[in-house]
Amino acid sequence: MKIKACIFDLDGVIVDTAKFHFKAWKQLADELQIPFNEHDNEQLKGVSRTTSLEIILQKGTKKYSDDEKLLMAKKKNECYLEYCATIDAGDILPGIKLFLDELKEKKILVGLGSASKNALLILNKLNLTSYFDAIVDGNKITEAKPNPQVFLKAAEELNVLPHEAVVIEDAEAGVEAAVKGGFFSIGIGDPKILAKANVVFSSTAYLNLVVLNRL
Ligand code: B16
Ligand code: MG
Repeated sequence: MKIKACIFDLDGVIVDTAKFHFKAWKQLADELQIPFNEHDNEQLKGVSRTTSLEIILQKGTKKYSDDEKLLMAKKKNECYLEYCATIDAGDILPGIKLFLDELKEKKILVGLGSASKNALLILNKLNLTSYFDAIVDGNKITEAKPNPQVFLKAAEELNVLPHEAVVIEDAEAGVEAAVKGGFFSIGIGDPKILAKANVVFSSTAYLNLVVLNRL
């Protein structure tokens, strides 16, 4: 295929902030005495903050008002941002920086398709913002993954069609969104969880132009 653009997910693809999301949600779940482990956390990857909270609360028995939920989401985000305070360019996942350099050199467009409302802040901390020709994050979308809106909007901003772009994702919901949107999807992680992806790599270290050109 002739690839005109690469659209990256953020958490779990560019940087391992997924572990901070987990720690922050775990802290909240513990306070609410709701059982929550890394296996449960898979369901939260790629989905919005509010949906993540609903998924956790469904595991408990108590009902909460909208105001209480708003406060919980705020608290989780503050906790998440405290964990993120220490991240810098050294936290970029293996091979990503080199791959971005290759894409730029070959004039392949680079986009971001992230559910996170903190995406720009994180990209700035990693010194990666200037690589992106389009940034679509949680502030720009109304429908969360597995809805393809975030990737379709990124493709639109890049002025490419879905079949001309590749989406790189670590979450089941994200891969589903990419497939629904008509993109070629590269999964990063466990092939059993990311079974719907066109191809799955165990690590971002395997991403490079040679591999991309073979797709
Ligand atoms: P925030 P991605 C997603 O980012 C995360 O995977 C997901 O766990 C998180 O709930 C969501 O962003 C919202 O993040 O609370 O920072 O707005 O993987 O789509 O880059
Ligand atoms: Mg992700």
